[in-house]
Amino acid sequence: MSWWSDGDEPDDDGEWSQYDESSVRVRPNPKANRPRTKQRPAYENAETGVVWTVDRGRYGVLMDVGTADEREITTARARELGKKSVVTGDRVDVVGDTSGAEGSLARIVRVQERTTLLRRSADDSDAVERVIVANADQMLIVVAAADPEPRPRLVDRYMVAAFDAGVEPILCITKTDLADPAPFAAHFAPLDLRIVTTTSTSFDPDADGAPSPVLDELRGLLDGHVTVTVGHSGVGKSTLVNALTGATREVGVVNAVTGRGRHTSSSTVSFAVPSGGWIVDTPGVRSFGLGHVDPENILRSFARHALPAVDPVPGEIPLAEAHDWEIVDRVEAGELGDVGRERLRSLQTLLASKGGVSGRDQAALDDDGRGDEQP
Ligand SMILES: Nc1nc2c(ncn2[C@@H]2O[C@H](COP(=O)(O)OP(=O)(O)OP(=O)(O)O)[C@@H](O)[C@H]2O)c(=O)[nH]1
Ligand SMILES: [Mg+2]
Repeated sequence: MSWWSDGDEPDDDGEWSQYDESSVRVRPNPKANRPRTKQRPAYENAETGVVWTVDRGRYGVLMDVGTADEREITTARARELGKKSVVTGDRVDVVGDTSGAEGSLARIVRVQERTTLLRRSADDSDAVERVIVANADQMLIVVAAADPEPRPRLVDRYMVAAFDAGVEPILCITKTDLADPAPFAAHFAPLDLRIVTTTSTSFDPDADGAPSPVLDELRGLLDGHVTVTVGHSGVGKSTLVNALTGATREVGVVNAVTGRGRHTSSSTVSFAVPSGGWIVDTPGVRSFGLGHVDPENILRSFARHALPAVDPVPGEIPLAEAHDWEIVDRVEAGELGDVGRERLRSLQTLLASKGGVSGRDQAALDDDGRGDEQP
């Protein structure tokens, strides 16, 4: 008997986020004339596991995490999940053969409530979201000091997405052997943002075999957390994950001419950090759209993470009053320096790209109408 004979046909849903189960090809139904029951079994005996990877309709689930019985099993989604997405980091209830034996396939029957959900959209005007990871509580924003060139406004975007998802951002600047990270770090130095820098030798043990201080620092930051890496292709996300966890994710070379990575990692995979915590390696993306984010949340996010020394506290700035925000006067008075000026401009650009402010508000927010870099 084949494994889908109970009606749970596997989904070929590498693009699961846009997946609509009702639109898939229809198989001839051998039980055609029998009415389908709306009553679903409660699956009281289901076991709970954590999705650590998603690959073309198959979900790798870790069962009995942290016990002697910890094992990886392969699962497919059960039909009763409907359109509900299952993503890396999800806690799921599983039935069927959960032994993890070769060739076994269990079924995910429920997705437990998520504590956080990190999402992006294709572009700012597109509200269709792509879910990246569930239940992460930290975001490691990885940028390279060079190759590829770092972009401050992409970091701003990540900070907004992190704020919107309820995830704490940390900035990691890699490849400091190739360029001085100070000019880039200066964009964020006055902010409430932890910054870590690494070089190509950061992960080599010293002459006595002791781990480097940077590795220790990162491990300390990850301990007790689920941390999702984000960043352009080629910035060194998988390199970091491998060094921290002993994983063997493939790493790619950066094109010497374009300075672009080759999109080496194509899946989102979660790894346990032996010293504590979990880190999620993600594929590099070219853009990080915020079409799904409420413009008021963009404001709050800047007040919380992206602008220096902001008052009033986040959550108290109605969008309609953004043009009256005291930060605008303070920036104009030069009080918050170049960093404040650049961050405010970045905020204005984001709000404008969302079409989230009226022309009047935007005119009031605009200070010099300068061209904007692409993220
Ligand atoms: N010089 C230098 N190269 C580094 C450093 N960290 C990573 N690299 C190199 O950068 C290249 C890309 O690294 P990856 O780890 O594959 O980058 P990634 O962010 O995972 O890229 P995608 O999977 O494509 O998103 C590899 O050739 C790494 O060896 C560093 O600190 N210094
Ligand atoms: Mg990678």
